[in-house]
Parts: sequence; structure tokens; C-alpha cells
Amino acid sequence: MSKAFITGVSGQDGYYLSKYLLDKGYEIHGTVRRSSSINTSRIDSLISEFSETGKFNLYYSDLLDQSSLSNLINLIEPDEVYNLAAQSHVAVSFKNPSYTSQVSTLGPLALLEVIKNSKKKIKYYQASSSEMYGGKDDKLLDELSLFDPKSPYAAAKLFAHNLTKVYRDSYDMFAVNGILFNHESPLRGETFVTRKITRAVARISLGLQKKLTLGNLDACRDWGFAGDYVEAMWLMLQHDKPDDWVIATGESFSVKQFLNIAFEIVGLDYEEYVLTSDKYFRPNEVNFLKGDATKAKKELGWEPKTSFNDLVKMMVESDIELSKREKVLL
Ligand code: NAP
Ligand code: G4F
Repeated sequence: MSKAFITGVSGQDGYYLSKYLLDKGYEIHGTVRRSSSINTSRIDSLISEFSETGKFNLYYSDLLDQSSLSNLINLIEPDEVYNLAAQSHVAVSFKNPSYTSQVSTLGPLALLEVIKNSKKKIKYYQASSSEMYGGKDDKLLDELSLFDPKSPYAAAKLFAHNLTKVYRDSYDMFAVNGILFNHESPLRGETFVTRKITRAVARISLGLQKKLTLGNLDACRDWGFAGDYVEAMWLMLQHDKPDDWVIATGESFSVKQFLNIAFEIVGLDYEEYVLTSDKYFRPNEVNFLKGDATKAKKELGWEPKTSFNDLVKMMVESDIELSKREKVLL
């Protein structure tokens, strides 16, 4: 039975990847941060279903705690390590640049070092990001496109991306970068723009909220479904040689277009409810992202399965169910 070690297992992708690997028969070992309040809500169903049989195991750790990472990897001896942990909010990275950078650089460094020194051949997946491109114009971006980071988050991710290549080339390690474009789901953090919108649409439609305040409505993103994207992570680690792959849908939509579709689902016009505030604009913006996943399609056989419209619908419907429960509690 294969063993996977997943950092950031309590995050959006942590849930979908764990579910995907558990369905394949993997044993999961995931790290969570100790917190004074419960931070495992996304993975509670996996804890109840799989922890007693030893298929889903959690450990306290932090990407800044190098010794805990090396102790865990040496103890567990996983076949695959997926490094998903990060302070993943771009706007927050401008406010907390030091913390964001340390987590996304020192964490991968610690993991790559322990894997390099391990007797076991362990495969490594690094969660790279389309933010690294900087996205100035509407060009289609692939593995050969130039990186031009616009935030502390993106600069730190680029460091980790390059470091992964350095370890791969220098020490003959199976280390890959998945350059994933934005991917969303009903489990997306509530301060990312898609989920902020779908939460608001649901609450407004049920009379629980009156307005929604956002930042730049003209920004465009290539939005896919997280459930489709975790399959690509696994496929990368099954390829015959390590490399870097772009994972994207090849379509890009603006925040305005997202708003339009999401509000239409509940029969409302977004222009009557949406305000903008400087508070949500960033010191530097990634204006446009659209990815070309041809290499992943050819080499990994990966393709996105969920359309943009279906993604928005899935998120709005899930948030309506959530808000109905909220309404009952009031
Ligand atoms: P997410 O929902 O924000 O999850 C991040 C995870 O990292 C959470 O489990 C979080 O724990 C954990 N974490 C944060 N700081 C940590 C630290 N110092 N030590 C250990 N764990 C820490 O992010 P996601 O959307 O699942 O994304 C997964 C990864 O892919 C991230 O590295 C992200 O940067 C990258 N990525 C995401 C996208 C996207 O569109 N979703 C696209 C490209 C790349 P808590 O639950 O305790 O906060
Ligand atoms: O949803 P966002 O915060 O995602 P962003 O910045 O694209 O980053 C996400 O995707 C990256 C992949 O490219 C990941 F690496 C990263 O970890 C994260 O998952 O913002 C999307 C766009 C931005 O242009 C932002 O300026 O939406 C715009 N926006 C407009 N109003 C807003 C808001 N973003 C947020 N979070 N909140 C707003 O009110």
C-alpha cells in the first residue's frame, strides 16, 4: 500500500487530494497546525471515516518547524510527499510578506533536504502557482513562458519552484512542480474572490446580507475545479520522469463575468448589490491569467472535466445549503 505525506492537508486541495488518494487505496499522513480553535472542518468527514483504520493520520507540524518535518518523514517513510501548505492568500502576502515568504521558501527547502538525505526514494510534489507569471497581458501561458512575480507570495513560490528544479537536477531526485492555475470549489477559503461571491449570492438571496464589497472587478482568471486538479498532482508523480507541468482550463473570465453568472443563478442582477472599495485592491495586480495545459494533456493524459458554468453553479448551490442552515440558527 502506498503512503502519501501531505502538508496543508486541512486546506482546500488537502481535502480533495486526500479523498482522491484514499479512493486509490493510499494511506495518508497529513500535517495540521496546532490552533486554539478547530481548523480541520474540511477534513472532518475523512477523520471520521478513515482515522480508526489507520488510513488517515494527522500530525501537528508547521512548515517553519524543520525538525518536525524531518522527524515525521523519517518515521513515516512515505512514497510520495505533496507540499500543499502555504500562506496562500496573495493580498495577505503584501501585509505579511516575511511570514508568507518564510513558509513558502524554508518549508520546501526543509522537505527537499530531508528527502535528499533519505535512504528511501521519495517522490516530491511542489504546489507551484500561475501567480508566478505576473499575468500582464492576455497571452496563453505554458511551461516555457517567463515568470514575473507581482507579490511576495508569487516571489516566494518562484523561489520554491526553482529550488525544486535545482534539487531534481543536482541530486537526481523525483521532484516536480505543478504550475496550477486558480482552482476553486465549495471548500475554497471564504476570502478568495470566487467563494466570497458565492457566499454573498447565497446569503443575499436568503435575505441574510444586503451588499457585497469587492476590489478589482476587471481582473481575469483561468478558474478550474479543485477536484479535477488534484488528479493532475497524482499523475505528475506517476510519470516516468520528473518535470514541470501547467494545469489550467485554457479559458479566462473576469470577476465581473463570475459575478454575472453567480447572481443570475438566483435570478438577481449583480449591479444592484456589488460595491467596490480601495481596501480590496492590491499594491500590484495580476490582471490576466490563461493557461495552456497541452503538455499535461499529451504527457499525463490529464484534462479538466468541469466547465466554468458548472463550477459556479456547484459553488452557489453548496453555499445556498450552507446559508439555509445559517438562517435556521438565527
Ligand atoms: P489553502 O486552502 O489556503 O490551504 C493551505 C494549507 O496550508 C492549509 O491546510 C493551511 O493550514 C496550511 N498552512 C498554512 N500555513 C502553514 C504553515 N506555516 N505550516 C503548515 N501548514 C500551513 O490553499 P489551497 O487552495 O488548498 O492551495 C494548496 C497549495 O496550492 C498552496 O500552496 C497554494 O499556494 C497552492 N496553489 C493554490 C492554487 C489555487 O487556486 N487554489 C493555485 C496554485 C497554487 P490552516 O488550515 O491551519 O490554515
Ligand atoms: O481569489 P483571489 O484572491 O485569487 P488570486 O489572487 O488569483 O490567488 C489564488 O490563485 C493563485 C493561482 O494563480 C494561487 F496561487 C493563490 O494561492 C490563490 O489561490 O483573487 C483573484 C482576483 C484578483 O485579481 C483580485 O484582485 O480577484 C480580484 N478581486 C477582486 N475583488 C478580489 C476581490 N480578490 C479577493 N480575494 N477579494 C476581493 O474582494
